[in-house]
Amino acid sequence: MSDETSAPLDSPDLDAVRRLIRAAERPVVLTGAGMSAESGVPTFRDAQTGLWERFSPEALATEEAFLADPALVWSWYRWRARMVRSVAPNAGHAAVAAWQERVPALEVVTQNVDDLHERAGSRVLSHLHGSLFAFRCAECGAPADVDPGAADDGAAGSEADLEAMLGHQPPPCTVCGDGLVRPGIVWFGEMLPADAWDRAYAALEACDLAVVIGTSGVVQPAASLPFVALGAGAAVVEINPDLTELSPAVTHRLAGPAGVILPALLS
Ligand code: BV8
Repeated sequence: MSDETSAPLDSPDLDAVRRLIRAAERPVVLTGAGMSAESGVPTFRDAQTGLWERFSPEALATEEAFLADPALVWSWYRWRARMVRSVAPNAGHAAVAAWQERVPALEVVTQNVDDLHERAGSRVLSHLHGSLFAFRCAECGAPADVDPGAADDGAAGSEADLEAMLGHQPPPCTVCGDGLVRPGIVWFGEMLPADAWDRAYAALEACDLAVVIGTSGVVQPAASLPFVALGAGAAVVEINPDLTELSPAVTHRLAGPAGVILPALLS
């Protein structure tokens, strides 16, 4: 459901948010899958269509799915890592990194498991849901050094690359020798890493401005973080082309894509 009032780049809301950004001493950016959409990484909402229909996150992003079919889940994550390797940060990632360069107090908290914020130059305070490029033993938890590899030119993210990945078993743990290596990802039904959660919660509780970009605000507990900022008296700005669970509560809403709004907002 799109919001009819897409924010033209000369809207008064944009000016009001520019003033909030200029005045902010402890800003936080909280991002979701929409932040990476313009880089070509499908969002979870998109995941209901096309290739992702066969491999729905809700079905595969669980420990149960991994235990039931380690090769399928392992292949899917390797394919996603290879896809992220093949895309680039977009203008929105670059705008956030430039903002942090100007205002080192800016904290970046992301639900995303890609590394596009880092590749754009941002220092990321917290990856709430882990990373496609972190691996650990499912039994003993020992970190594992795995290179997901890179697809042939142009194949990354393609069905051909996924087919090439399918069926590859996850490697055994070289530390305990008992477990299989799993993605360093927080699956549905799993607790978030306490340190990542604590850092994010503290940042949203202490901020004077939270800019929430590209998230549908559905997945808990990450979706509660903007309300922590609101409860602490901060202004909360939403950047999203669509209305979300958060939209009714925010201070300002800029309806549009991150890769267009953020450069205009932060230039
Ligand atoms: C937990 C890694 C405590 C995986 C992710 C039953 C049992 C157990 C738990 C639950 C349960 N029922 C509910 C829960 C809680 C559950 C949950 O919230 N479920 C939802 C589905 C209701 N949460 C959990 O399980 C969490 N753990 O609760 O632990 C516990 C433990 C045991 C028992 C009970 C409780 C763990 C959640 C973490 C899951 N892992 N990621 C992977 O990547 O494979 S979550 C994953 O989905 C993403 O990381 C992300 O966080 C989330 C998707 O959300 P978004 O990022 O918002 O993406 P989405 O596609 O939804 O939206 C994109 C938005 O961008 C849209 O609004 C779109 O309009 C916009 N957009 C599009 N283009 C652009 C744009 N915006 C700007 N610019 C654009 N160009």
